[in-house]
Amino acid sequence: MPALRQIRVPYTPRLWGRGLAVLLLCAATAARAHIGSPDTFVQANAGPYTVLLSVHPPTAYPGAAQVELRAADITSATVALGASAPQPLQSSGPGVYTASLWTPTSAAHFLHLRLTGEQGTGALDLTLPANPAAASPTPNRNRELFFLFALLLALLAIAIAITSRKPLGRIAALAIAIAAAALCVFALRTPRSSVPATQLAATLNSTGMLHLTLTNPHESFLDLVPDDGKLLHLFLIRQPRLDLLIHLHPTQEKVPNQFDVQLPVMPSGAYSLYADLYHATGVEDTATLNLDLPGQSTSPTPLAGDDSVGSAAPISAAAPRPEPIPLPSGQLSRTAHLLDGYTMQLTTAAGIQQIHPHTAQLLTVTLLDPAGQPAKDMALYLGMPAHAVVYRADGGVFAHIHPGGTLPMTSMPVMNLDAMSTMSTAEPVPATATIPYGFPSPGLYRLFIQMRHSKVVETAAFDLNVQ
Ligand SMILES: [Cu+2]
Repeated sequence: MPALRQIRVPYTPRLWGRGLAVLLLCAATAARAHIGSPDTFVQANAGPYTVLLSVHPPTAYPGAAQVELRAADITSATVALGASAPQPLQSSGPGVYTASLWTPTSAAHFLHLRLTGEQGTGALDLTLPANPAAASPTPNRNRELFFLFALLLALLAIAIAITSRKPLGRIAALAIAIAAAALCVFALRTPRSSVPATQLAATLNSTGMLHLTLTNPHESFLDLVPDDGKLLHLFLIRQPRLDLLIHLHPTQEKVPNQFDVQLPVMPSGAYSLYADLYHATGVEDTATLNLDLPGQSTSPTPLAGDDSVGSAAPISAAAPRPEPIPLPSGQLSRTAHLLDGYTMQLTTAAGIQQIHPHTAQLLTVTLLDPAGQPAKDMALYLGMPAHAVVYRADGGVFAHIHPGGTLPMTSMPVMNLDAMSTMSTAEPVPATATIPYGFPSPGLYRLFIQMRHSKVVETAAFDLNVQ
């Protein structure tokens, strides 16, 4: 019988010993999608203009989101949230425009960007994801009580206004009634609640079948919609060296909160599990669980389809891998050597010798064949030319992002993304993809990039020191 036990970060070797030789139900820690990475980054075409848009949400609501737009050849731009009035973006440097955008609640919002320039007008509409991790303005349990109190006050004031004989008393009672009615509306517009985190639990059977159970106090949390064509993306990252990334797609059982997945051949060790979920409400959710897993020397079903395992050298703060090489252009280039002779190259934008937090940039990845040429047999992997998992070495940041940006694919239909044009199977898939991202905090990061050529899913790891 395999042993399965929950472990807690930080990972210390004494915790990794084999546990009881019985199946253990594991309790879970849980957090949000894009753990520690609340900013939105989008690279898209807005009419004739290619834009790089960053939105840094407020830490408490209502509050101001900071919007930054990078676009060439435009003369003016406006941005609006939902039905609110568009406000102009101010130029803060060549091709850089900023605005502070008042955001009433942590719910998902439509964002409308309008551009004007020499080549005419351009538009971009997208859905900013909900930010439930941020503070809510009113303690949510008080919301209903507050509403009832205001309603009672309004009714009482109306009754007084009707029965009062003094004109002054009537006016005062009416004024109180109007104020109380306004408070009722305010209470109703207060976010109902910050959605509680989804919990993940797991059991493992003797054949390596991992059985996952998702729970959430809000039963409606099972309004799951597929992202990248899958209801659940499960990432297993081996700790603490981050030398293995396993990307699986558990299948939903008859009970909708239960999922099963066969573990592939893999070494034993401490693993952090990240189950990525996307709700129909636009809320992203990542449930996490730290497990001590036994090794799998065989698997009844070979790894197939969209499931993948990628190994890499251990992460090291002293020697970031692969070694960064400055290019004459001022770019930094890193080359990861893959097991089948292919290589993956990562370059960061010109002039950026050091990567600073909160700075939007384009991470450009290219898959090269053994002859050093851009791979010609490229294929989409889960509907995308590339997938990236951004992971801070201490586990404080986890983000699953793509060319086009940090938005889940479920949020993309309203976007006229350039990257989306590559999703038609008739179009050749390019060997180069650009992923817009800004690291949210200083630290040592491992960037796992997955690209597919023919039927092979390549996984490369790049270490970046953000300071
Ligand atoms: Cu992905």
